[in-house]
Amino acid sequence: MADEHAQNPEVESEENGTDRRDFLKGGIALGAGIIGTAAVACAPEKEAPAAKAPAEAAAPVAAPAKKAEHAGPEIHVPPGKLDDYYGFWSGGQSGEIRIVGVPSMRELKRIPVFNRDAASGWGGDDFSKQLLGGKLSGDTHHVHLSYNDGTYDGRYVYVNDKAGARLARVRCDTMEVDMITDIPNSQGTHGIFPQRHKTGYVMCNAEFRTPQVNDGRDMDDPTKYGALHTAVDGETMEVKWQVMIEGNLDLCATDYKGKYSFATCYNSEGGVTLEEMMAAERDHLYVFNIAAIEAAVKAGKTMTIGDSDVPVVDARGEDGPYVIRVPVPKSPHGINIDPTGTYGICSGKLSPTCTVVELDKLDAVFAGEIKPRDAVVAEPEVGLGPLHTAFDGRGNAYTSIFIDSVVTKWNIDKAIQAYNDETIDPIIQKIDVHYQIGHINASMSETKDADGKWLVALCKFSKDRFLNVGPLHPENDQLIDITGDEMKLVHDGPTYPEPHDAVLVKREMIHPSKMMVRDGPRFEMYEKMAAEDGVDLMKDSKVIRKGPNKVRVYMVSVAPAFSQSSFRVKTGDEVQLVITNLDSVEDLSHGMCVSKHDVNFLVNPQDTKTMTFTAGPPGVYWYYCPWFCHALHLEMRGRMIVEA
Ligand code: CUK
Ligand code: CUA
Repeated sequence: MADEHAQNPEVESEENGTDRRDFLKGGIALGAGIIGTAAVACAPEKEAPAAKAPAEAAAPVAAPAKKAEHAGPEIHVPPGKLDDYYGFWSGGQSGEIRIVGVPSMRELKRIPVFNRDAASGWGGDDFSKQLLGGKLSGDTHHVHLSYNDGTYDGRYVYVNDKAGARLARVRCDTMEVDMITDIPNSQGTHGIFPQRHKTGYVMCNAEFRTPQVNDGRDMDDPTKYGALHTAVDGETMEVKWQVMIEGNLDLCATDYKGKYSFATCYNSEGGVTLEEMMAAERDHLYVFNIAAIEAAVKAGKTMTIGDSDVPVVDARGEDGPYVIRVPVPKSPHGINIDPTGTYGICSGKLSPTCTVVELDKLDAVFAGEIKPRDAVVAEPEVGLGPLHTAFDGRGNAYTSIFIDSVVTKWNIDKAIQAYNDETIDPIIQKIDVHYQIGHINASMSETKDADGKWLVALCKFSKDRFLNVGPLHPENDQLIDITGDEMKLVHDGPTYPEPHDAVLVKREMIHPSKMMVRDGPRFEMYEKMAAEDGVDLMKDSKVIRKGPNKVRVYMVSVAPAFSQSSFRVKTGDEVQLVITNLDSVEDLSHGMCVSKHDVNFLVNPQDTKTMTFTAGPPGVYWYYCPWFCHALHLEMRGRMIVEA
């Protein structure tokens, strides 16, 4: 039996499908048992889709009339041909961003952000070390690009670090991080979203409530905890203002007009244990009124918290001019705005529903003319454990359903009609994904240009889908063709854990440079250093003693040689290497590796990099170029002579 399984995973999938697909339902039921009333929200028998056998649930709910087989777009990208989309993936615990070509799903690049990357030297070279402030881990969840007029402007990628409460920015010409901002008064910086009408604020949510100020006071009084919704300037990366809220803030979104930002809130109870966090039947969607908050900041109706001098608007408690709370079923997760900017869709997580909020009604809510809940225009049942929603630009929504391991395609207009007419079924199709899907996104889905071609399903568990590689399995990023009436699963993509979110951007919108672009904070740092030493980075080769135990070594490289075949330092010297790659040939990267000194960094064409280390015991240490660059690449080396 076991042998047969090993040889024929297909058979195993068929046989054991039920167990594997459903194991989490048991887990949830167990959890619900502990917390009593929570069982109501996710009791399987209450949910029609879950009550069905998996095979049945997998079939389209509204079985479409038989029609000609939809051919679908080509997923195979032949050798030498290019993908249509840049996919920007967050790397989760790996702390990085990845660029994936779509539809081939080929991983094209990893951009180190909050991690130490041995290949490029990120986290070890002087600039990145300064940016990271000694931290070498992070937890990237959400990647979003800068916008103009509702679509991507191709300039920046922003990504959060949940672990360290930071926001990083990657510039799209060099595909490198140029700035990292610490978010004050926050822990668990989770949902982020840039404004979409122009490159304005990047809104950042604090998921964890903490004492404000968090300096040892109020630790045992969670009623005094708060969480901050933070506006970071997307151009300067400065923190502009914060809004203090009583509940925690999970996912984030912005509208298309620059009027509102949104945050889902689970744990409106303000609990600190699981039981406390799940006590109430309703949580809410916070809606922030940006103009009102800006006016308060301008008028000085703000406070500061602790050491931070960022103005904070206190919006705890009741609805008011700064924030309103739209009640939604308990523990919502994703909030996604449809490409027309008309609806905000809040995924239920513990409720099998998505709550559709009509954004144009929010003005009336803020004006006190209608109640917050009156802005809700639909609440379709989509399956057990809805997390995030993507769009095809044709009026359909695609919601990732974690517990059921499906993607549910549903129609927004029909869901609105169904809100008052139970005979209408807005569900178009459910497709199995493998397994336990988290985020989902469609091509250009977060813009007004959503084009309905590809859907990426980021599955948290891959189980039997790939060769067994030990206890840690790859994640499974699946590609789904959404051009037709029915979704079609076309590709399984194993990835190193753990992509959380991804956005798919038309390739015409991104214009990376083939040579290093010598500007920005990194080059300002180098130019300042060079000016101080009277050195031209693009040609000079010098060893400068900066103090009794400090040496700076300037070198340039042209394949296959460094400009110095040796340099001398003393044991214990702090040595700073400054290497410039003068080659201006596409793809001709060099690097610098110093034997037995833990020094290894990449220097791209027309780039400069610096790294600082302490010279070891007396002796000869070869330094060499670790990047294969030339027929004489192995000869591209020299001696660091360390004297006593
Ligand atoms: S969260 Cu991971 S599945 Cu951090 Cu965007 Cu929803
Ligand atoms: Cu330069 Cu290898």
